Amino acid sequence: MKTHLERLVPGAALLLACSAAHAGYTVEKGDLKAELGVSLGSAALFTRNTNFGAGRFDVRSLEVTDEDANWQEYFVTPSAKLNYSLSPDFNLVGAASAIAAATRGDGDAAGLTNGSDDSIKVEELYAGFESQGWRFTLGHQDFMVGNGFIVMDGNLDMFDDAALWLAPRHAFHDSAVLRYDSDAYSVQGFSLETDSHLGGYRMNGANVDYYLGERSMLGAMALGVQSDSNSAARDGMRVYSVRGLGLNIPSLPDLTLSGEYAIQTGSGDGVDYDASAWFAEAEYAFSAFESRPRIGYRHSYFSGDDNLGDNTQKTWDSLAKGYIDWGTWIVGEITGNYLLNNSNEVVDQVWVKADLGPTMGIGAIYYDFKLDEANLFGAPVASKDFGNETTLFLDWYPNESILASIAYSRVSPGKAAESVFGDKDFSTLELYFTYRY
Ligand SMILES: [Ca+2]
Ligand SMILES: [Ca+2]
Ligand SMILES: [Ca+2]
Repeated sequence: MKTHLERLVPGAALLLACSAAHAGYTVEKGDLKAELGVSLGSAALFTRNTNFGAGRFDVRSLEVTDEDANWQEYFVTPSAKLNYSLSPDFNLVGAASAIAAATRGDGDAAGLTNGSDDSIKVEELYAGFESQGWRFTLGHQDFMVGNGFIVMDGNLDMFDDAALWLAPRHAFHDSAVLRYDSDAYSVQGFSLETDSHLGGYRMNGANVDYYLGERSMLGAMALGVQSDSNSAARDGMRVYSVRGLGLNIPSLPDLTLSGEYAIQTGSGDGVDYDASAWFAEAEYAFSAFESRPRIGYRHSYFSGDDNLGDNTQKTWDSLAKGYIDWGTWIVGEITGNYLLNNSNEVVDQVWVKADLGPTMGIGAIYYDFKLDEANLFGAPVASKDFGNETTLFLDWYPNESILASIAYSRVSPGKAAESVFGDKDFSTLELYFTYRY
């Protein structure tokens, strides 16, 4: 789930962090520049009363195993980025990386990986050029829109991919991205394909970002979905969104506001799409204190469908949502990783965060989860109350290379979750460490 992006607030800084990867070992020879890097990650995870006591359900073996799931995840990502200067204002660019990942132990609590899953696969592999603000790249590559509400993670890390929770894979397949960047704005046109685990669909679209400040931006996106898959109706869907991230009011510089509003419309083979999702959040930082305490509130809405039997799909499809920080957009460490997926969901969350010196951060997040419509996994339920979750976390970042975290989360089921799963509190302890060179 986790990357070094998480320490950056939404906005321009995040986009820069995404495109300008951490420089590892740099080699320069004439007009050729190469950056070689490696990232390592590991996690130990422990869940209790998995699925509220119903036990871990393995989606491949269809077995229900223990109520406690203890597992470990690992990955190694070697990477190389190349830049060859043909003239002062025309560069050829390219990158290649591979991910070796493994899951050991009981397998993850969602039952999407087990203790014998491991693999080595190509992650990024692209080539293109840069010239006078323009950049065109073709191949397997990372791409994100805004703070990852809809477009960021093109690869669901499941089955033999392994490492579901660490989730090191996010590149889109067979993609093309054309972008123009200036100081004031950025425009991107894209054609991106997700991996088969996410549905193997293609998104063709465009996004524009307008920068109001270093970490403050407005944006708008339109995309169309092409899909051959019969497992989920997506073909013909069109998605439109507008957003503002990291907005400040001049008289209240300690207050930061963000929000996005999106719709899914259009029609496919025998289906009309009519879904929406949005969020609005406010965070206030007490900047007079050295520990910079922050309090925040976010309301997130992902539509559900009041009639699952008709030809109108009103359930929001979370598409290629990403992960940038605790709760964004894995909403709830337990609920977001193992139970719900930003669909038919209404979430109120509040948080308190603070710095413990320059290399440590601490926080608590409370979430209240409701269903938008009274159905769960395609079946009616008597209540819309899904549950509430609390996460306590401690992040340690002693230097540019190391990020380590420890987190404890606990979800109490509401009536809707009780009717499908069980009535016990579902908890998890997460230990996480990454190093990148
Ligand atoms: Ca995958
Ligand atoms: Ca992923
Ligand atoms: Ca419907």
